[in-house]
Amino acid sequence: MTGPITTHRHGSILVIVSDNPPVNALSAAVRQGIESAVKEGVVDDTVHAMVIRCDGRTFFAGADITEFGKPMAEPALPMLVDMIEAADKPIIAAIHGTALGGGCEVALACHYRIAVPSAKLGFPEVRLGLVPGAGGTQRAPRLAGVSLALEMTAKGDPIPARRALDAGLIDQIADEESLEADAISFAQKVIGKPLPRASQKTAAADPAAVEAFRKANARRFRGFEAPEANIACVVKATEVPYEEGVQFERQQFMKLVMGVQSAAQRHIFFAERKASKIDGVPEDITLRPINKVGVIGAGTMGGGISMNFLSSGIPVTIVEMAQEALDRGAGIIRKNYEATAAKGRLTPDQVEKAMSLLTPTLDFNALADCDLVIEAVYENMDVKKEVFTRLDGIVKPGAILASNTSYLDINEIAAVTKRPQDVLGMHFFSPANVMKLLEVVRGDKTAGDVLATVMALAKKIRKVAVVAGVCYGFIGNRMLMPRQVEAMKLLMEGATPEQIDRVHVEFGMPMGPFQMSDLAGVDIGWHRDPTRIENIRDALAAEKRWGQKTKAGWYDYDDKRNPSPSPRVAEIIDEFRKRTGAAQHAVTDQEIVERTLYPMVNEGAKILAEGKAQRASDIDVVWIYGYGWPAYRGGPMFWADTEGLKKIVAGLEKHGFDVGPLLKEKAEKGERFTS
Ligand code: T1G
Repeated sequence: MTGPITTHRHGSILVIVSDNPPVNALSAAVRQGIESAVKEGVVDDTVHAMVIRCDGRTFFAGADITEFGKPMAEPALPMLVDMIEAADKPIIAAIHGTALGGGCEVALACHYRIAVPSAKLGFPEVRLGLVPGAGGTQRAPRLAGVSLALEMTAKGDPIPARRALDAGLIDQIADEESLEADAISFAQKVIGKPLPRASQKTAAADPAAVEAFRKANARRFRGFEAPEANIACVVKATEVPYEEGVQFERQQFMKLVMGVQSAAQRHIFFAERKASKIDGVPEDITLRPINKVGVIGAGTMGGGISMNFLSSGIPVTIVEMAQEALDRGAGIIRKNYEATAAKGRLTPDQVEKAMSLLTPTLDFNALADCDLVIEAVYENMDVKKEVFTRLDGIVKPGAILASNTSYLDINEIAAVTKRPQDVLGMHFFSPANVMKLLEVVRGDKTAGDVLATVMALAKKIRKVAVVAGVCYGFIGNRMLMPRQVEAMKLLMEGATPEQIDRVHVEFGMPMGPFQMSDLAGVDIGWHRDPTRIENIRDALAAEKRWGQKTKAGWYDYDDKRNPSPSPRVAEIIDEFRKRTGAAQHAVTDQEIVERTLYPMVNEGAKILAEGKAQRASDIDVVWIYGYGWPAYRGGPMFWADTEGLKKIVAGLEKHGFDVGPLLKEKAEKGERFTS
């Protein structure tokens, strides 16, 4: 046999091995190889059982996503899994790594499954806007019940091997070091026994569990089509025989795979992986070792940033100016860990382990032997320059010096040091221990190995990192500004904060510009002079309407932080409309989309044209992981392509925006930003 599938014999056991790096995706060649190997085993009388396993880092991690949208080569996966299950000799799946999607479906079609303890099984298709398309929604509930099947398919979270064993999804835990041998001895034990076939089992209906599941996840599933389709498939499994159930599943799969949402989510899947590639830096460049990290500033950002490293086992020295601030900062870190432990997501030992890696100090010199120092002090250029001047004099050569600035010029900061090649931006998003996005800001002199080291480190601390060039606000905040500016103008012309926020929430954002301002703090960046009222925001701030924290901002808030429209804010807006004589008109929802979202696309195109983002898909990753842009819309640049660039240019011109040349050119040529 040639290609990714090979076979070898162990007595009467035929071992079928896949070796299709990097993740044994079930490409056409893999499917064809498995099909002929199983057929060979079935017709060979000397074969009494078969084992399917994979070489490399993982069992089949699913269908080959790059084949979607193209003509499907035979055998299609549904036919292959049914053929495996129909075999009249026991077939054992030997699982390591992550048996995901189609890979999990192959395993569930086998008569038996064994897995090493570190293995995971899952159906992440919903994250691609899909349902499992090869019987997964029909076999999983028959083997493990409706509740677990709902969790695995509609939420997409993989489960560990031990839980799969307890749930009846697998039959045995194998030894990490002897998976094949364990599978062969398992096979020898089941030869001649009646073959269990998942599709022939029944799945007990559980309408109460289904309703409870829908209710518990309503917020998480909002706007997505695939979760409800997964639920419908699992429910179908409790109502009809397997053959009918897989037809229903197939219909759902075909409808979704042709849809915009799945195209958007598949775009993000590959965009996230592409983002880690750095233009002009070889993938095999030698990285600098990062074994000790320093953080300057124990405030909200400094504390959150430190937790990322502590949680990944990297010691952190955190520096503050005053003991009280230091104690408060370290205290908040411990409180956050204990809160996570209280929810059962960490053990007390893990809390103590993380805290044992933290060294709070007032001594700046303690940073001397750090491999990476991240500055998270007050957002002021002079303060930043003073800190970097001190760092330059103290920290060992070869260390990386990073600023967590959200806007400021990294080149200007780097220029105060004698080592600008070792300086870059690491822009975390608040709360920094939760938000997945990290904008890695590449200065003009930042060395390739410094950039590559930080991008690799980001993966280690479970961040999704995107390279941004130096410009005001980098990628995300720079695109946010035109949205905020237009939102304020729309207020003056007749819209209300509630209307503008509703349009954004209906679009799929977690919140609108004004709810966001209330969460972050209306007083952020305010000049703090209550007598100086130059705009609506000044007026709110002067009245201590600083947002949720003062229970009043653009909205009024009750004790549970539920927002309600504020008559006082309506009054203030009215006063400013009169004071400025702004022309009023009935603002439509479509106008709000055209004037708040289209300018973001325009700004994104300018960022791309200036080379401040490596690729359009990076911009999409920034907005998905940093600003809650709905994944089923694929990010601003992908969305622009689906909306139609001509339509966006027309909308921008209608409202008098200066359309960037790249956007105009692509619209004229009928091109797209994303592939
Ligand atoms: N198809 C094609 N390429 C894939 C792939 C896949 N399923 N999974 C990963 N890759 C590529 C990826 O683009 C990257 O490429 C490289 O492999 C390493 O990936 C019918 C319809 C397995 C947990 O959704 O979640 O089955 O960037 O960087 O961090 O029901 O990859 O190097 O060029 O992510 O170690 C369902 C998707 C498919 C799983 C490993 N399966 N993969 O994570 O490596 S739909 C999935 C992952 C399906 C059936 C349905 C992760 C991973 P490059 P990586 P990693």
